[in-house]
Amino acid sequence: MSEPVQTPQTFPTRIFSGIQPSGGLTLGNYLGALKRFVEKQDEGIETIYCLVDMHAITVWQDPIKLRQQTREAACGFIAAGIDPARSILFNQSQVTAHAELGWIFNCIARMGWMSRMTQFKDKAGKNSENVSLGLFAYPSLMAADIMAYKATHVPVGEDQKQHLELCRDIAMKFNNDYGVNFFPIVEPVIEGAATRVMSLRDGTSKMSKSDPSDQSRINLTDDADTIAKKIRKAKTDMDPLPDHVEGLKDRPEAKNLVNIYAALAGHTPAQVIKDYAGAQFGTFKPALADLAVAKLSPITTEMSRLMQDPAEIDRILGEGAARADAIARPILNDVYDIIGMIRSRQV
Ligand code: AQP
Repeated sequence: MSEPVQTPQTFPTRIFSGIQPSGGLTLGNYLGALKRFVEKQDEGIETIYCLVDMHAITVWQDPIKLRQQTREAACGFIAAGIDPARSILFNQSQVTAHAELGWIFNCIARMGWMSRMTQFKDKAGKNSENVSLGLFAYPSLMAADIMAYKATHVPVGEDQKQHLELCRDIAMKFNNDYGVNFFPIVEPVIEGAATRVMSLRDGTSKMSKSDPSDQSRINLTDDADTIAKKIRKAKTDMDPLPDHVEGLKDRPEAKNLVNIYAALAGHTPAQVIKDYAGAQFGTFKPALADLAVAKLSPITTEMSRLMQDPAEIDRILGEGAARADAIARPILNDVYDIIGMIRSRQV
């Protein structure tokens, strides 16, 4: 693939990231992404956050549920600490630059690159002839989401690393093909103790909103009782916790619960192991449940309060979309000029 033509340092720091409203937000979305989004905002960096509804429809979504899930996710963002005055918060379909640049990037990305995307292979499974073309093209639209703002940094969970590498390749190829230094080469920001939260039922598969088993995940809308029950019932092995983190190797379920504890407490897994060395799950799980309830309940409560006023949520998303569009449209116009499109329509 092509060589970089410049470093991200030539572009001002700007954070972009998104979450699909393809179901309710999970603890995985929270620890891998949303919690980081809030930290970046609070560091005073320019932050743009998007509910990527166009990505969500790469698999069938009931229209009524999609609208509801988008509002619910917006409430989740705000309840977790995203301030729509300090961050730009909007839903993707309200800013058409994403889809327009997505098409251009479809013409830059190579079939071979796309075919190597493991998330497509995982999601399509044996059914790859029957899934939507959109699911295959998803990472190219994701690259457009980021590049429509010339974002330099993208906080994500571990599972999105490969898609961000593809975004870098697309940006480099665009710059090289057109002989410009136009798009930054984005840096993934994959931080914290829980960059890949695993299912509570199977420590080898990712916690996911679309897992058919609700017991596999903690939803940000779960009440305290449900959270505690799910943690109590989480799959584990029979051994006590080890006295060093290396002892978690080959114990995926135990490792997952320790990582979740660490991320919620703001500690490292090593600190957690120090405190709970030799503890049985009968001791550790209730402690984890208490911690999870203490951290998540305020978010859940605030989410349900915000959900009482859907018109206000729509207003916030609309205002965010107007601010996002004001950044993305001039960038897209420059792209059209670079690639040789006539833009003579009077507006
Ligand atoms: N289990 C996870 N651990 C850590 N981070 C996670 N993320 C998702 N699951 C975990 C991060 O959340 C952000 C938004 O992800 P997404 O909803 O856009 O897509 P996804 O990664 O495909 O998430 P799901 O829950 O698995 O959705 P479905 O089931 O609809 O496919 C990303 O930064 C992601 O890394």
